[in-house]
Amino acid sequence: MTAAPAPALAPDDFEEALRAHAKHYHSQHPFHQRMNAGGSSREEIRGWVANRFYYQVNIPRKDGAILSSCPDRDVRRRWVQRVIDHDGATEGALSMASGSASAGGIESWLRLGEAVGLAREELEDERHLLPGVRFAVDAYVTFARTRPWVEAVASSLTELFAPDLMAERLAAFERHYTWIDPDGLAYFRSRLTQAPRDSEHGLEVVRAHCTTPETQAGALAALSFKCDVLWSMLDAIDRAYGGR
Ligand code: AHQ
Repeated sequence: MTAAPAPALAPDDFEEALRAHAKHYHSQHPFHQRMNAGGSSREEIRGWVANRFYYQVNIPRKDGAILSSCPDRDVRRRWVQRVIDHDGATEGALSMASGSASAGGIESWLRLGEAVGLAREELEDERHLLPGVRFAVDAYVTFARTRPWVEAVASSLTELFAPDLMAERLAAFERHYTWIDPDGLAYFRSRLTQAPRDSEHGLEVVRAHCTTPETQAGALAALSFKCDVLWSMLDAIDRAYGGR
């Protein structure tokens, strides 16, 4: 007698299961714990900024993959803002970003690089890029290109946990890393509003589309995969720069 398949979770229980992934979020990683406690060396900060740049420049490509596979115009017209937030807005394009943020998050990250002592071309030519970071980021983009679009949306829900980390990071940088020009931290300030806006939309989409045991399991596996992407990036960065 085979057991009947477990029924789908009610939407609020499903959301609770998604949010339970907070305990696997990279805010818990020793590298971030040390950074936020003020224990990172300049070398560690520079290595982290240079390697995270590869993640940042691949976010619009990941979101472009979701846009190309999503059949829902209402989802796409909101999702496209993520690409604009990172690539920046041309003069003619509408952008919710304001001030320096309209130059886009990739530009802000290049300015963060300059603030920690890295020339723009050092980030753009990938001279500091670690194999483990490249492989983790490439796995994330490939995931978005090959998995069902709703699973790719679910993988972005690590941003449910990002605002607390951004606030903690900003406070840590302003308190412990005064050698970094505070103007270089504009990117993290922009995420304080962009991340909650984005994760609210992502959660709305995942709750609406994941109503069967199979689609809910797929979304939970996608979020777990993304936690591993972020965690393994820091494993590589910590091994290369930790304690230097
Ligand atoms: O700067 C980050 C960013 O633009 C994004 C996009 C989003 C996604 O679509 O996966 N995730 C994400 C994240 C950003 N910053 C990370 C950090 O720690 O600075 C957090 C990360 C995330 O939570 O996924």
